[in-house]
Amino acid sequence: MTAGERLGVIVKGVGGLYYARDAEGEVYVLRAKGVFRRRHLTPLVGDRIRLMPGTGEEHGWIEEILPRGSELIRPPVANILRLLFVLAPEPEPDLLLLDRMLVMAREQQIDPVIVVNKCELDPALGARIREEYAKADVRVLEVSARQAIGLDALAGALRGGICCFAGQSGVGKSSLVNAVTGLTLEAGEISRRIARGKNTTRHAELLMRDGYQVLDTAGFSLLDLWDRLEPIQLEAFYPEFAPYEGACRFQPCYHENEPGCAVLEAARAGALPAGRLERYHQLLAKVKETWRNRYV
Ligand SMILES: Nc1nc2c(ncn2[C@@H]2O[C@H](COP(=O)(O)OP(=O)(O)OP(=O)(O)O)[C@@H](O)[C@H]2O)c(=O)[nH]1
Ligand SMILES: [Mg+2]
Ligand SMILES: [Zn+2]
Repeated sequence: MTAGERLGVIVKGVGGLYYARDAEGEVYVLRAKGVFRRRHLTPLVGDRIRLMPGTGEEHGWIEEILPRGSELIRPPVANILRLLFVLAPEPEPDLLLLDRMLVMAREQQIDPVIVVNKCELDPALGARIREEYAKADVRVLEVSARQAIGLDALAGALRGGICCFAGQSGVGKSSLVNAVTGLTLEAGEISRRIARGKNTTRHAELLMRDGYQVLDTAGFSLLDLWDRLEPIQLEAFYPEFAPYEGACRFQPCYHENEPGCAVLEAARAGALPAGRLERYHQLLAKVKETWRNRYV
């Protein structure tokens, strides 16, 4: 690093301006150098960068984008460590959405966690989810934002890097973030200061406090994922299928309706949860359809 340069993380990008924070919490307003545009490299929220601060009122420059871990297109964010998928007794859980997010997380090597909120309303939901995902290699936390149950475990799961909440509207994402970190997902501190009152478009924003890094996004689009995925790749994102690897009569096997399929046999014998397999078949149908239409 040359004199005056700092390391930082991009927390927000609006109209070609990027806001980055360094380890001391200092915020810098930056622009990307032309060299990034020429290389078709767009800085993303979550990017770790080398930056040169501006002087006085002038913006500084992004000098280098350090190698990325995960990278999503919609929302455009990099380096998400962990995805916390929140569900609750109400609204009615959408497990197909959950399974999609699990595929997305696995594909990006993001660590997924299922957070069952409002557990005080219906303790049976947590038990049901644990059972359904017991072999899916995913942690399940049972919490209540309202009654402050399980918040220490959730706080632990929010450490270590950029964490991101997902899940249907009304499940309690904002309530949980607020209960654990004191941050509010709705009104980021930076947006309040810079874009006072006229926050019409929602941009992804990285919120930081006390070592927590929480990503606020309006939601995820999985379109890019379905566009990329070959149908035969889908099953690899289901850890519960791994024990049957190579045991199906046909190779490769979609575990759809092939005779002698070890996965289908296991499901019939009750060793795999029926619901999870049924939703896998729904996702597989969707991936196959997208694949068939890819050049249309
Ligand atoms: N009973 C109960 N209600 C809760 C709990 N956590 C949150 N709520 C309520 O659920 C409702 C929705 O909570 P939010 O935190 O706004 O949900 P959200 O997931 O952020 O919703 P969106 O921002 O629309 O995506 C609010 O009325 C909360 O008070 C809980 O643990 N128990
Ligand atoms: Mg919210
Ligand atoms: Zn099979």
